[in-house]
Amino acid sequence: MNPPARDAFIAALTKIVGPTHVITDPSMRASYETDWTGRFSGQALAVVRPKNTAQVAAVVSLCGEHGVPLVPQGGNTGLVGGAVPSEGSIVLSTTRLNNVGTVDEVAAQVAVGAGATLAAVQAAVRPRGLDVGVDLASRDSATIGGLIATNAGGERVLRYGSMRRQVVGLEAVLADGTVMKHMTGLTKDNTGYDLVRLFAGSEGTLAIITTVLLQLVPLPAKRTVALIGLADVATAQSVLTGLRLRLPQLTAAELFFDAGLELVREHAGLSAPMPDRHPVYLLVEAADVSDPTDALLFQLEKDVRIRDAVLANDTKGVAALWDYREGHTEAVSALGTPIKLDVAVPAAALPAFIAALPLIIEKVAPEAQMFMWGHLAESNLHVNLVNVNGDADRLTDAVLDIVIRSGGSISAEHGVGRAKAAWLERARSAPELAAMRSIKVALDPRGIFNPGVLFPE
Ligand code: FAD
Ligand code: 2HG
Ligand code: ZN
Repeated sequence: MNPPARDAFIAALTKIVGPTHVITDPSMRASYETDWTGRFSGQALAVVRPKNTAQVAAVVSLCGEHGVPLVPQGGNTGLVGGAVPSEGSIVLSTTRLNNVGTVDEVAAQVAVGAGATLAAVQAAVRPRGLDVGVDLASRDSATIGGLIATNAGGERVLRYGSMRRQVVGLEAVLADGTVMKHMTGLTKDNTGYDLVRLFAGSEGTLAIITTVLLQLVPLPAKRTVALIGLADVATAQSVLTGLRLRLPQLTAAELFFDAGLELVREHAGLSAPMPDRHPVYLLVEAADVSDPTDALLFQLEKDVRIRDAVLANDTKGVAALWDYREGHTEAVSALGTPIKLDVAVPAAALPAFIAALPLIIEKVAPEAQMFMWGHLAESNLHVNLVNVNGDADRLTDAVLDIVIRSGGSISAEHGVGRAKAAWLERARSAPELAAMRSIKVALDPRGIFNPGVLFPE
C-alpha cells in the first residue's frame, strides 16, 4: 500500500474504533507482533482493538474493500505462530470483546465475548457451582475465542473433551463483513451443517469469532491429586488404563519425565516432591461432589508398580503438585527459544516413539536439548527442543516424519499455525485437503483471514 493510501486506510480504521484503539507506533505494536515463544514475528500495518461486533464487522468490511489481510488475535498465547501478523496485515485484537454474560444456571450455559480470558470466565461461573470443561496453564491470558479457534485441549480432555465440545452457540463476522449468529444453545438441533463447531480449530482462517455460548460442566466440590513415580512410559500407560476403568472420578492424567521435573524445580525454586527421583512421573487428578481420595488411594495402594506417590486434597497441596506439571512451558522458555512439536501417536506406539526420539534428534541436531511432557490419556506429547543451532525445519521434519509414519497427528491440540503449515499436506489426505480448501474459499474467497496460517501461502 502506498503511503497516501495507507494514511487514508488508517484514518478510516480510526473512524470505526477511535484513535486510542488503532495502534501504529512500532514500540506499542511490538507485543502483538511476536508470539509467546519469541520464535515467530511479523510486521503489522496496525493493531486495531474493536469493542463490539459492529466494530469488528466494519473493520472486516474495510479490510475487504482494501484487500488488507486480517489476523485475529486473542491472548497471543498460541504456540504455533497463528496470531502473528503477516506482512502488511492488520492485527485485530479481541481483548476488548471481554464481556461475560449472566450464567444461565438451568441450561448451565454462559455467553461470553471472544476476548474474555478463560480465568475471567472461570471466576464468573465457579461461584454458581459450574466450570468450563477446558483448563490449561495459560488461563490468565488465553481467550475463549483463541481457545475455540485452536480447539485447545489442556488438562481435562479425558473427562470433558476439547474446546469444540464446550461450544453450543457462536456469533462470528464473516469475510464479507456479515454477522453470522447461532446462539440458541439447543443441545439437540439437527438443522443442517454444524457451522458453530466448524469454527473450532479454524485458527482464524474462516471468520472472526465475536461471541460464544459455552456449555458449562458441574464444578466438582472435591479434588485429589496424586503424583506417581514410575519406571517407564509403558507402566504409566498401564496404570492409567486401570484408573480409567475403575475410577470414574478421574479428570486428568499428565505425563512428565525426570529431566523436565528437575528443570521446573530449578526454574521455579521448588523442592523435590518425593525422596527419590524416578524416570517417569504420572500426575493424576480425581474430582467429584464427594471426596475421591479414598477411591484414588484404593486404586494406587494395591499397584506394586508404583515406586512412590504423593497425594494432596487441600487447595494449596493440589496447586503445588500441579505446579510441577504446569511449570514446564515457562521453564523451557527460560533456556531459550524452543521448537515446539505438539504431537499425538496411537497409544500402542507411544513407548517406541518416545524411545526413538533421542536418536532421531541426535542425527539432525546433536546439540539440541529435548524436554517432553504431555497429556497421557490422549497420547499427546509436547516435544520441546532448545539450543538448536541448525536447521529448525529439518529437525521438525525428522520428528513429524516418524509421527506420520506411526499413524499420529502432527498437531494434537495447538493447531497448525505458521509453524506446521508446510507439513499439512503430509498429514491429511488429498480429498480432505480439497474439502478443507473448498470451505476456505467458500467462506473467505479473497483470502483476507490469516494468510499463511494452516494452509501454506
Ligand atoms: P491467540 O494466541 O491470540 O490465537 C491463537 C489462534 O487463534 C490464532 O490463529 C488466531 O488467529 C486465532 N484466534 C484468536 N482469537 C480468535 C477469534 N476471536 N476469532 C478467530 N480466530 C481467533 N494449548 C492447549 O491446547 N493445551 C494446553 O495445555 C496449553 N497450555 C499452554 C500453556 C502455556 C503456558 C502457554 C503459553 C500456552 C498453552 N497453550 C495450550 C496454547 C494456547 O494457550 C492455546 O492455543 C490458546 O487456545 C490460545 O488462546 P489465545 O487467546 O492466546 O489465542
Ligand atoms: C502443555 O500441555 C501445553 O503444557 C504447552 O500444551 C506445551 O509448551 C508446550 O509445548
Ligand atoms: Zn498440552
